[in-house]
Amino acid sequence: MNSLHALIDQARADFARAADAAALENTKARYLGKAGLITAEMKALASLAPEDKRARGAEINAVKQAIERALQDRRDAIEQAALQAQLEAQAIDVTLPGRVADRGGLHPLTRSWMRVEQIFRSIGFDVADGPEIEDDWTNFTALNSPQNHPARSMQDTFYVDVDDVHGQPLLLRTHTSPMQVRYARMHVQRQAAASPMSPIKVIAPGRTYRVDSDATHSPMFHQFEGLWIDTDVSMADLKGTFTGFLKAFFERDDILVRFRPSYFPFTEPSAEIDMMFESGPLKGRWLELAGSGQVHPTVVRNFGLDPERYIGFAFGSGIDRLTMLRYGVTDLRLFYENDLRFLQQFA
Ligand code: 2U9
Repeated sequence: MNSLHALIDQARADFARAADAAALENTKARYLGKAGLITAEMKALASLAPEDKRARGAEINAVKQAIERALQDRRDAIEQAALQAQLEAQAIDVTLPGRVADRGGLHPLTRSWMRVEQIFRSIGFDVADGPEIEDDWTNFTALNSPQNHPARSMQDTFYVDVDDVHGQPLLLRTHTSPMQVRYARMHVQRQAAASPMSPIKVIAPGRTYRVDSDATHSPMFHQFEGLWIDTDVSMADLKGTFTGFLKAFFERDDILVRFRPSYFPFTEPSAEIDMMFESGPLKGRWLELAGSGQVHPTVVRNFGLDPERYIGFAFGSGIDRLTMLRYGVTDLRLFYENDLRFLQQFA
């Protein structure tokens, strides 16, 4: 009888030694398996006298149940220990500093581009956008650029090496003026019945391309051009418009503007626009900023308008150069190298 009860403690001790679930199930067989000690006790019942069988049977059952409980307890303990180990292995230290996503910012050229659009919209200009791959007629011929003009040479312009579309070469636009040609021709078509037609007032900002590369020239650069055509627009309007733009762009009033005679195929007369700050580090220096002029009668005619009736002005300026002046950047290439130490200063 004593030896039967002793089995409980013995089983507990054996179960406790089993380090994992597999070892525990092996140990279980020693007590509860087909050849186990409890099973052997059950078999031995058969040889007992009938009056002893009942008591002995109940006793074996009690011991068997106690061993099964001990087994289950040990199973639970092993499972708990495994879970605890897993939790500890996968522990997350919530006190560690998080990984912060870097904040992006607008590129300085994009900032200027947006400023230019906003300023001209505020004085009633529309903003036009269009293809960077242009055809020869829209980029050159419509703008009165002669066939033998150096800008048309392979050394100055990137030609696109594909089959031409309407029997003329394709090229990366050398200025945004072709966009204004498209805009003006569309405007005139839509206004066919109106007399006089409503004025054309548009700026075209965008990427332009030339075969040129040094500290102040990039093969791809940004410019914006303006065009204002009506029945009574003068060079005085041009000077007022552009001076107002410069004061808004640089956010200061102490700016002098002068016009110098120049030449462009698409304007006549033509003028360079220079600007001078009256204070600050650039004080007293004339800075070349833009080209401009009264739109050439041939260009007006190419819009589908009568140059005897419609007149206007155009101007063009580099967004890159304006941005260099605004932020005091001295090397144009910084805008295109994507060095974060440079770009983050504008974020
Ligand atoms: C149309 C007709 C005429 C736009 C103009 C300039 C003078 C000019 C340059 C300045 C520096 C380009 O960025 S830059 O290299 N531009 O000098 N642009 S008049 O004249 C036009 C535009 C559109 C239909």
